[in-house]
Amino acid sequence: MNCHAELDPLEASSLLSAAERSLRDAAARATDERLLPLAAGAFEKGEMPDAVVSALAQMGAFGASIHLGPMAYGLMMQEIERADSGFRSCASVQTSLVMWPIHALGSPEQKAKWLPRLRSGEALGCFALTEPLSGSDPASLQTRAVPEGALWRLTGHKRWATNGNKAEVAVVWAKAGGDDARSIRGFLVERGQFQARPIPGKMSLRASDSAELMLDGAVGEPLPGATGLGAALKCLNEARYGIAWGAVGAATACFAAARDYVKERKQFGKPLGSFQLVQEKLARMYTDIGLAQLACVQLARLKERNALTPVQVSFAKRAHVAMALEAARSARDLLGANGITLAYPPIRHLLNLETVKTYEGTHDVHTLVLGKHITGLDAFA
Ligand code: TGC
Ligand code: FAD
Repeated sequence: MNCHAELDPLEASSLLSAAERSLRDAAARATDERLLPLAAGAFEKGEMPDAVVSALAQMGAFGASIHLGPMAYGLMMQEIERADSGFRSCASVQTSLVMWPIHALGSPEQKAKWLPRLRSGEALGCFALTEPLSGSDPASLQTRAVPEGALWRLTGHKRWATNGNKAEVAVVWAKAGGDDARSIRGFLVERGQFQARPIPGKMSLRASDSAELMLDGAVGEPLPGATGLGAALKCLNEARYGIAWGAVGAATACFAAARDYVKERKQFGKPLGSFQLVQEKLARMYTDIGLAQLACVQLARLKERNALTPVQVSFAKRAHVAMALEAARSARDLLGANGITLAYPPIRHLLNLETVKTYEGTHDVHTLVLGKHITGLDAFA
């Protein structure tokens, strides 16, 4: 079931142009035909299949926000995450955290060298901000960049870089000169300059490539516009926007699985779907998804006018991921024992969404961003 065909309670689709609907329908078909069949197997195996990367590239997902605009990017992320949050993560990182900084903050040479290869999927990229001792507080990162003639040499340890084991290029954030957030700069570091190793034992986002990166005098090339922590946070705004859309896709997949199941499954001589408590759960999911779909369209329209604020992005990332987690939990519950198996999508989405709640700013970090906006008082200061 694609997001819009059967589940669009408030007719969010009617707010899209014919071209936007057609792009979304194409993304939905590609998801149904090429991504969904791979999702449970990739999760079980704990690997991102190469076929997913080719499918994402051929859908036009890599760089969609740059080439096609915010609405197209959001609609694609929503469809892709209907299959798996790990697949959407691959596209988010490639587009918002690698292509976007090169496009917006890179030199003409860097753009010419990397953007075509990243768009076609010939090369994957990763984004390395987080470190073992620096997560929610990226200003505390310890990776250092030191000039050496015309080169910069980077030394440090990065953790949780999505796409990192296969990446041809890493966008690495390091301190150059001082120890404060203003000394942070973004660098392109090519494969061969860093060592990557997979993070074992993940019980969430298993179909995503998560890496530790070791940099030991790695040669890096500065992105000229990537100065200060604010530059890294600008990249995160791009990715968080896509996550706000993607989470709605995961919620939709969970709703559809639960609705179909309770119409068939009988207990006490009747379909589960006839019981009031079951209907209440479905009604809640249906309402929450309908509201989030409308919010996504509004986010895109604001972004098209360059009017979307970081606070609005925090609002939507926080609210939509929490909504999707709640929907996944309810759907898992409605499927009873069958709901804990990979034969049905809710448990996979539920486990994945635990990561989505944590990365790109945890739920509580975004709570505090909203708290600062509302009160004028900075909890992080
Ligand atoms: P603070 O002093 O508030 O800000 C430092 C500078 O940055 C500016 N700024 C922003 N600029 C653009 N967009 C935003 N959202 C911004 N937030 C802040 C700010 O104006 C300031 O600029 P300037 O010129 O005055 O220096 O920074 P802080 O140290 O107090 O921290 C604030 C906080 C906690 C909200 C921020 O650091 C934060 O967002 N922490 C969460 C870290 C995070 O999200 N990490 C994500 C790593 S990447 C990832 O997870 C990829 S997942 C893979 C996938 O997407 O699939
Ligand atoms: P911590 O910051 O240690 O937080 C732990 C807990 O403390 C959380 O509940 C948090 O909300 C809470 N907390 C922290 N500070 C406060 C506070 N001030 N007030 C109240 N509560 C607080 N990073 C990258 O750079 N690139 C990637 O591609 C990437 N991909 C990822 C993929 C996966 C699968 C995962 C799991 C993570 C990924 N990350 C990536 C890292 C991610 O961004 C961090 O995990 C996230 O920013 C949180 O940092 P942390 O895990 O160190 O948690």
